[in-house]
This record gives sequence, structure tokens and C-alpha cells, in this order.
Amino acid sequence: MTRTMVASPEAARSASLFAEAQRLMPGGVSSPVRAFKSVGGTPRFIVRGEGSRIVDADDNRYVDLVLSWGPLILGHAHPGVVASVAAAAALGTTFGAPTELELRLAERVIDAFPSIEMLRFVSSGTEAVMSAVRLARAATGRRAVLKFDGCYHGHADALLAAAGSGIATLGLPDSPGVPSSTVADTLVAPYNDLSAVEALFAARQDGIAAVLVEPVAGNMGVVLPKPGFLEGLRAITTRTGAILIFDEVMTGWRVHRRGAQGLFGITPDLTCLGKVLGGGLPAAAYGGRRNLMEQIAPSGPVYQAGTLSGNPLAMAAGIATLDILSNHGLWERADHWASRAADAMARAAAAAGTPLTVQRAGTMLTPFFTDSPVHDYAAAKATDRSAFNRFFHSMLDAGVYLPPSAFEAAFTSAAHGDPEFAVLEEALSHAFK
Ligand code: KE4
Repeated sequence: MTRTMVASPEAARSASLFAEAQRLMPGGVSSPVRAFKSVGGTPRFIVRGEGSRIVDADDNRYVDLVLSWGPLILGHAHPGVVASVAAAAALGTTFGAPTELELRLAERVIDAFPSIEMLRFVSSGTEAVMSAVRLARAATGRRAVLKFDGCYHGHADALLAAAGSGIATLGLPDSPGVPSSTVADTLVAPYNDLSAVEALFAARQDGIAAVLVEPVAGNMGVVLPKPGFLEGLRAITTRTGAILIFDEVMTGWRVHRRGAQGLFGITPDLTCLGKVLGGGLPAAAYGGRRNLMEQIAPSGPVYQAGTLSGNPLAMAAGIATLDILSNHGLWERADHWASRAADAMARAAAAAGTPLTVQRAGTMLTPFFTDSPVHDYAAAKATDRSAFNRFFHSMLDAGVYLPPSAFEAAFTSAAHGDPEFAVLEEALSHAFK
């Protein structure tokens, strides 16, 4: 029997599994942010997902607002997705050869993102961004890449400078093992600061290959571009011949059906996608202008490869997810629930006299414990993280599973409805005390 948590949940089985896991895997996890290190306590070992809910090893049931960090816009174990993956698996799990499924998912992506004329599938967002940066450097003959403080683009060496997400969560000074020579060509500007971008371009005599940006930042918490910021990046990169790369691994199908480029009407040169693209299985992609993508091997000299790239199970999951999501109303349902949740958090905090700023873009949102808007990483770091941690555990104990970090985005799905909203409101009624 599963139960919605009303008191501090029994987490004995998770604690026991976590102790065992820590002997076998660094931090007991397969990805750092899952370890609850910044919020403290025992990470919940999850046994199954059911639509908007997850059930942990102690049979505690939660409304899931992490959704595997974004991919599950339809919710867990959607029958249509499960059936497609099962059917594909029955034919074989991987061939290392071309399949029609890759074409079918590619055409859906190109339909959703008109800036993408051609794309390449890979298995993770890290691979997508790493490859897009390599392509931009090859296409321009330049070395420098400009990124933004607090943005996270995966764990490729060159991009672990001033990163967000797990690097921010754990307060890591970037990462040991990344030679200073590797990040010497990685320039970092504050998010939303066009004058800093202009200054870096003016100072870099040999030119800049690419500007890489989360067009809505999600890895320092949700931080929106100020009016004119993205337009300014587009103008600067067009003027200087630098490649504008939108890292939409998180924002793709999350802030808008056509990503941030659809929401703001900006056309990047290259786009990186992931998460929703694979419908919960490992798939990502990078794509853009044909005259850039044709430089990728084997049509061009820029090498990039992957044993499981375009994996048929991941393709099947992605196709099913995008086809189901195309049904009118499902994306809008997730967006509306996110809007209601943001309002409910703000109302509950105001009623308790707790400073809270909830920032949302479509189906992703972050409660920042501050009374002023957060426009960049410095402001995100200045928020009250102890208050967030208390909030996180109060909500967890009340059956709402939020991202275990103040520097992440929470996500909603088409499976979140009124019953889940009732659990959220009840949890919020005593979360700010
Ligand atoms: P992956 O290599 O984790 O598939 O994607 C890297 C990546 C690239 N770009 C953006 C904008 C991203 O948000 C990510 C990964 N996001 C994190 C959550 N903030 C994944 C969660 C984790 O690291 O465990």
C-alpha cells in the first residue's frame, strides 16, 4: 500500500540502499545532484513512476516535480511511450546501422525547430554541446568560446568553467582534472550582461568561435533573459561571424513547444537538444544550418561518433513522446499546472511573510528565497539556500518531490492535474512555517 506523506517519511530502505551504494559508486549515485548533498538527508531510491507520481523503496508516494530533470513532459511510464519502446525492443535493441526511426524523429525535430535544417543524434546533452562547440571552432577557425556564469552545458572539459547545476549545487570550483590550458579559451560573462560580452569580443583579438547560451537559464535556477539580451547576442555574433549556439537541452519543448527560439523569435546558428527529445531514454541532438552540419563526418571533416547514437529504443520513445505531445492541450496542461504551482508557492510564502520570488518559463520553474528578481548567477547565489533546504524537506515530507538543489528547475507534466495540485497546496500550507 502506498501512502502520500503527511509526516517525516520512513526512509529506512532508501538509507540502507544509499549506504550500500556509497561503497560501490562515488557518492552512491550515477549523477552528483541526485545525492541530496546540498539539501542534506537521504536520497530516495525510486522503485517506479506512475504519471505524475513516483514511489520510493519505502513505499512512499510523491508528486514528482523533477521528472528526471525534464525529459518526462508526459509523466512517467506513459502507456503510448512504453508500448512504442517495447515494440522497438522486440525487434532488437541496437544495430549500429541506420534505421528509419532516426529519419522519423529527425523530421519531427526539424518541423518543431525551423532553424534546424540538418541534425545529428547523440546520447547525451553533454555530447550534443561538446560536438556543437567543436563544429563552431572548425567552421570559424577560431578557438575561444564564450559562455555564461551559472549556465551548465554538460561536463565536457572546456565547458566546466563557471558552470551551474551540480557544479553550483556542490559549490565546486569548476573541477579538478580540467587543465587550465583547456579552459584558457573558455570566456565567461555574467548572464544578461551584453556589455561584458562586447568587452570580451573587443579583447579577444583572434576572434571568438561561438557564443553558447541557455536561452532561458535553468541550471542556476530558472533565470529568464532580459528583454534585448538574446537579440543582442544574435546581433553581436552576426556582426563578428561567431556562431550562436542555443543550448536547448532543457528548454526544448519545455519553455514553449518550439523551445526558447520559438518563444523569443530568435534564430540561432546551432541548437542542442536532449531530455524531452528522448522521451526518457538516452537521446540528444545538435543541429542547425545545413552549411554547418554538412561539415560533420562523414560528409565533412569534423569528427564525431557514437556507438548508441540514434538508438532505436530512444528514437521510438522520442517519436511517441512528440506525437502524443502534439495532441492539443497536453503541453498547455503542463504549462497551466506550472503557472498554478508558481502562484500557489508565491501566495503561501506571502501569507507566511517569507521572501520568495518564483521564476517560471513555461513548464519549468524555480522558487528563489529572496524578495527581488534573479537575473544572473551572483543573484542566485545570494538567495537564502538554508531556507530553500528547509522548504525542500518540508515539501518532501509532505509528498512533493522537488529538485534537491536551489540551483535547479522544477518541471511539470501533462499528467499533473487537480489531485496533484491538492497535494501541493496542502504541502505548501505548512512549508513556510
Ligand atoms: P546531459 O549530459 O546530462 O544529458 O545533458 C547536459 C546538459 C546540457 N545542457 C543543459 C542546459 C542541461 O541542463 C544539461 C543537463 N541538466 C542537468 C540538470 N540541470 C542534468 C541532471 C544531472 O546532471 O544529473
